[in-house]
Amino acid sequence: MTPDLFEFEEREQQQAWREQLCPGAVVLHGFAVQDEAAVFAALLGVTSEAPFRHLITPGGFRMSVAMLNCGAYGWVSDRNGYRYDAIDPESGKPWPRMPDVFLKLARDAAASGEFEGFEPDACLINRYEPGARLSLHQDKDERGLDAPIVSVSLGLPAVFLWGGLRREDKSVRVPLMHGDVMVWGGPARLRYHGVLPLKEGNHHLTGGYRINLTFRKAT
Ligand code: MD3
Ligand code: FE
Repeated sequence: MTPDLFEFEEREQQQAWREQLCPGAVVLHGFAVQDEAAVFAALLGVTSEAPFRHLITPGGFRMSVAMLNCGAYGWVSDRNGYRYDAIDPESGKPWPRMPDVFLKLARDAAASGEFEGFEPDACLINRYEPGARLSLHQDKDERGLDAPIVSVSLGLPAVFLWGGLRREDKSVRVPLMHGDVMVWGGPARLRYHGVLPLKEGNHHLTGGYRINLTFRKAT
């Protein structure tokens, strides 16, 4: 086997690695790598239309993760609570539209995770800087809890905390790399989860950040 061919096969194998965490939860390692340039270009398009911002929790804390939405609905948090809103409260205008390459990636990943026909109407974009974290929480602000959530990791790696159905349940650590895509649905949909503080680094696409896209059916 020539060294070139060997490297190629290693890469292919990396891209095909599928990790079933539990019923309803699958990690498609490297699934988004092939489209990274198009996805990143689309991300820059969205961020040129509206800025990342640090939302305030209902308890009055500034979130360390900066957020932005695209699509028909966006997740927002303020002193009044959490909600999905068709209007960006910062601009008073609709959120930037969801790029086609985002939509295709989310549909394809959902189908690979055995959720055919996923039609997300919301995409939350999380931007982590070094030290930024997401404490253990459930995603339950969506109306359609039957629909899965598809999440796409880009840029710097992070450690994902994957818990159980109760906050006290023990959580396991799952490393997430650039291009990894997770599909969560069915019995895994309401599991607690979080992200440990991001470590410093440099990535060829995102520089000093980690970006996570989560595709949801909000309504
Ligand atoms: C498991 N984001 O935005 S993505 C979030 O990396 C969120 O930015 C994390 O948790 C991030 O709410 C984790 C993986 C993920 C997303 C949604 C889930 C895991 C999930 C919903 C239910 C169970
Ligand atoms: Fe979440």
